[in-house]
Amino acid sequence: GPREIAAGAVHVPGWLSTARQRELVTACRDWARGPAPIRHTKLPRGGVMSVQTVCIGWHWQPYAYTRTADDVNGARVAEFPYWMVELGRGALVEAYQDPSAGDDYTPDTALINFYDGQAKLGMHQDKEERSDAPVVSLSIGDTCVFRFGNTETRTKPYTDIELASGDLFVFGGPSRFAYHGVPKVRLGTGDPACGLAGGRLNITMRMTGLDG
Ligand code: MD3
Ligand code: FE
Repeated sequence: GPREIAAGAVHVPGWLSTARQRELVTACRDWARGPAPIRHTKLPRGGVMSVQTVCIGWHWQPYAYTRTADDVNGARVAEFPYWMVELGRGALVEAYQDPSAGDDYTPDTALINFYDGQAKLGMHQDKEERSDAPVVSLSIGDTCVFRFGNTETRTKPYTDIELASGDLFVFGGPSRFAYHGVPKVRLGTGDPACGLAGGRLNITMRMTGLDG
């Protein structure tokens, strides 16, 4: 069942069935091919992210959302499917144990991150959204160490949590703007039955608060 890690931050281990994980992996493989292919995001100061990312609904390029993948191939990103809106609403109902928790939740973008055994994500805040609606995170494949920090600094205090295949994590309320990162992926820990032979997939749904 759900475990509250901090105010509004809820971990639900093993929420996704293996069948659901396989369906998500298939959908993500499809999005990774296009219209805007998955890539290592280039940062404005010259860095390149070790994580590979593909976006649907809106395209995140550091540090703004656009409809077209201007830093990839200029294509308009794939539509955010309604079945994923419903999945996001169901995630809030489960995490907050409240049948109406998803009623006002209409996510319009997802960032889909793929990690190989070396990939990491440094401590950061997600602040490009013009909404304080929760972020819904789904993990598939190899287990990672997820570092959940505080809203003031990218350093301590933080809590390290393992996120395994099928886990749901919801970040709402005061946790929405906390620093967080992925310092390590434990290569080979995932069950290939989830659809991924190696590496880790993470899907984060958000409400951008943008229109157009
Ligand atoms: C807490 N992704 O895409 S998911 C990201 O596993 C991102 O790929 C990580 O951080 C990953 O921005 C972590 C958990 C997560 C996602 C968004 C959050 C935690 C969050 C936004 C606010 C607070
Ligand atoms: Fe993030």
